[in-house]
Amino acid sequence: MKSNVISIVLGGGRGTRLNPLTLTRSKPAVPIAGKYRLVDIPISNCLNSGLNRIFVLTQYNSASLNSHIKNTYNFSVFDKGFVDILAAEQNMDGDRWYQGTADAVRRIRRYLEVHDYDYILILSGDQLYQMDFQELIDFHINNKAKITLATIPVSAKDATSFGILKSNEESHITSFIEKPSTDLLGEWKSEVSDEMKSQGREHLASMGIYVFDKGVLADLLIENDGLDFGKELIPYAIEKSDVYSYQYDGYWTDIGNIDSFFEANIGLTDDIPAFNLFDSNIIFSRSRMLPPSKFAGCLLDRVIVADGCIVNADKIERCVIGVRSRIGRGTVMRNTYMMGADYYQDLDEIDRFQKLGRPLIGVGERCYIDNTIIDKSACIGNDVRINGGPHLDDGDFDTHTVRDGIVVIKKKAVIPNNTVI
Ligand code: ADQ
Ligand code: ADP
Repeated sequence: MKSNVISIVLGGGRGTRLNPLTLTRSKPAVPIAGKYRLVDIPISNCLNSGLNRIFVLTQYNSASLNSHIKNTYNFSVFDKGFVDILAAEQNMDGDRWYQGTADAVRRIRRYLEVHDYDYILILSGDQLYQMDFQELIDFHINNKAKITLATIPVSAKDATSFGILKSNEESHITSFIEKPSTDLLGEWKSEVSDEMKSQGREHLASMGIYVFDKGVLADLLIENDGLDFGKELIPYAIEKSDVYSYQYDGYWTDIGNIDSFFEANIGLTDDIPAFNLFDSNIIFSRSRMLPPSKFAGCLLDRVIVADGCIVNADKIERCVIGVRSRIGRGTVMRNTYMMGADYYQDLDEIDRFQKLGRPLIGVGERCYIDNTIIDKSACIGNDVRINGGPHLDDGDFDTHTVRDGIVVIKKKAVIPNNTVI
């Protein structure tokens, strides 16, 4: 029997650490792996786990997210299911934007009331992983838990970015601290498997994935007026209630900043990637009816190429090439995530651009590009050299940003011929 679950994907954070990718779109709408958007991951995990009643909470720059959800998750296989966006709005419960994750759920309570359910599954909109949520929910039910947190061992370096907890042998959580400072970490180590120990992952982190009994969440949101699950409600609930840890041992990464976003995408080109796109579980996304990709005179080594690309480059190595990408002759690209383009330029537009000496959408001829993210519909001219790496200082410029040595070319930026970055 399928459990009676409503899923809520929290997609409302500003995502400022992913700037400039989040300047014009919300974080869950950021394109990944050349053809998906971040929000497709939690939604696909739900659908693959048989959970088909999903709300996505959002507030900043939600237009592209709205259109993606509307155009993607509308097929009739959903039966009585739905994927609905709830954007922060002014209503009887308040006239502000969502002030935090718990505040967001508190503010949408009235939309939940009309549904019949026993459990609420709360998910983040910005993580890369494949999890069978049915196993998590079965664990919750079998332990008679009131609240269950999905957890994973992390290194001391990563532990300061997460909620860290301790649990007893029955997986009952006994203590929790949100984003501990480095000097406290010594007190927050857990017993982990030898394999985790050998990887230096001795701190048990909350994955920001929570299962609540319906009534428990309703009471908690009234009793504690905190704005965030991690900062306020979860620590409070652990003091009061039966909160369990469901330890996950698969691949999971939090797409927190440009560096982790870049690594998550480029990692997909590995021989056996930690996040496996080629799996029987479907990752859903917008079906675009694009033509197959076309290549001429190009050596490809460990590359993922989405549909609708025209690639005439010399060599492409360890890259993810997104939908509708166009790459010119003589170009060499390495360690680059090119998101692709929103549309094709027709012959009239190409003619007009060429007469104006304006670079076309895509990457021109004889370019060299390394350690770079190219946001959608950027126009990179001929003979351009973009050589990212640790030798570059962080900075923000009109056409691009540098973070941790990774150059991010902004959406629709125009990089003239012969530019060197
Ligand atoms: P963070 O990831 O730092 O920690 P947060 O920034 O609150 O938590 O984001 C969680 C999710 O909620 C993100 O998907 C974000 O977009 C969304 N979100 C943030 N503010 C929102 C708002 N006002 N309205 C709607 N959605 C919002 C949390 C937990 C930690 C845990 C990590 C795991 O607090 O304990 O370790 O997740 O990643
Ligand atoms: P994706 O393939 O990434 O889902 P869409 O097909 O939804 O992208 O297009 C993304 C955006 O590009 C949409 O806002 C769409 O209106 C815009 N777009 C499509 N065609 C053109 C065009 N010819 N000129 C300018 N913008 C366009």
